[in-house]
Amino acid sequence: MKEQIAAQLLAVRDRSLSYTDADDHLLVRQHSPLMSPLVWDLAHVGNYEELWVLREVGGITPLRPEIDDIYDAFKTPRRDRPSLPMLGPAEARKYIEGVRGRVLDVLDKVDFDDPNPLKSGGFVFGLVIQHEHQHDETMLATLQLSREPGLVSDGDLPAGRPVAGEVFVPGGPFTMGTDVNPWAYDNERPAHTVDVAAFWIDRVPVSNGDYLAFVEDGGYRDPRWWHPEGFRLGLQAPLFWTRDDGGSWWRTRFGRAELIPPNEPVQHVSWYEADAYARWAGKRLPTEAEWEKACAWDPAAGHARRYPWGEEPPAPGLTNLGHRAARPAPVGAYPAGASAYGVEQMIGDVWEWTSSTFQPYPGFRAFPYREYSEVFFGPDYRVLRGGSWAADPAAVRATFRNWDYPQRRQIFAGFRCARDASPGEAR
Ligand code: AVJ
Ligand code: FE
Repeated sequence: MKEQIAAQLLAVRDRSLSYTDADDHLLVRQHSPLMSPLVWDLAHVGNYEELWVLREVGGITPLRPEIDDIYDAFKTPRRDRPSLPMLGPAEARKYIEGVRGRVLDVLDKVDFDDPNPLKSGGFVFGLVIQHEHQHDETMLATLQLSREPGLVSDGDLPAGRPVAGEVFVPGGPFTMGTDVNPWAYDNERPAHTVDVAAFWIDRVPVSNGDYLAFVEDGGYRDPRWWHPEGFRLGLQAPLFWTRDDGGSWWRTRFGRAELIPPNEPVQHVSWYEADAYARWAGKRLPTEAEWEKACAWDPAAGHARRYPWGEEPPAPGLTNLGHRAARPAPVGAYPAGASAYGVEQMIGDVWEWTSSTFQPYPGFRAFPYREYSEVFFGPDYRVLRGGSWAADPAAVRATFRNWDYPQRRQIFAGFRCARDASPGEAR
């Protein structure tokens, strides 16, 4: 287990270093007021590792206490971070490497059977590995916003296949969340029973081609489909989309323009756009509970699966996670990754907006700190599920919860639709 953790620490660090392997001016510049300079994320992941592994678990005195405030996400909002006296790129790399050396010493000595919940099951290492992968995904969103070409690698993905229609999910109780996953975040706990009414859910995410039909139907101009706050934003198409004079639609993906592939799941849409599309289509977004039931519940076994396909770890034939290519796979690319109900691509490809606001589960307890989840609970954020192509398998599972403001579009988010079953449809 310790070897596996060491390997995962190494892998995530390689990933962070590859996203910051760019000229210094691109690392210190703020590419969007929504994002930190890349060099802030880089040092922040090291500082987080220092706080949790070295100080809390290792009892090691602070290496550079004077920089703590700079990398405290709550002290300075993202838009103001360029004015911070951040470590420069070379200094940041040196700092995080110094932290990492000591982290490996702590890993070597720690007892995973210790009752301290940070140590037991290696929780604190899961915490920092997931945290760094989450920031790596954030860095990819920053790189996409930068419109700089040549910084992000692409790759091959399986072909899609035509998949249409919806899947029926019978009503009845299922188990939502987890008590047993040792690396689950506090917001995924505790496991609890939720009874949902029967519903229909799209077999695959909404594709660019599907979404274009909404755009070309004038969907953005028709207030009937929109939450009033979303309509007021005056949007015209997903972020990074443009229409040329001949009527063809293009997107800019990591600094390069390309024709929009119709069979890829749509991404870079806000919750408002997803919500409007669903209403135009005569449907709605799934609730978070519906999404998790369709993804993970195994009705024959009477328990939840870790992934839609079962317990087997994510693999290239099952799902598109871990930045194998810099885009989602086409719809229908992963028949082997289907859930027990036959729903596809719930894990990987794009984060999926749900209709739910971010709320604690009954019996929630903040751990190890309130600022991971608890301070974000309430009506302001909508929940996203399933992970994107840019999320790492270490930070994605059927119970994993992400959240953002409903107007945000820089994340790798799309959606699928659902609708109520009518009373006669129970099966
Ligand atoms: C769970 C993606 C909303 O980026 O704000 C990173 C993850 N928390 N550092 C975020 C996180 C602390 C978080 N999200
Ligand atoms: Fe963070």
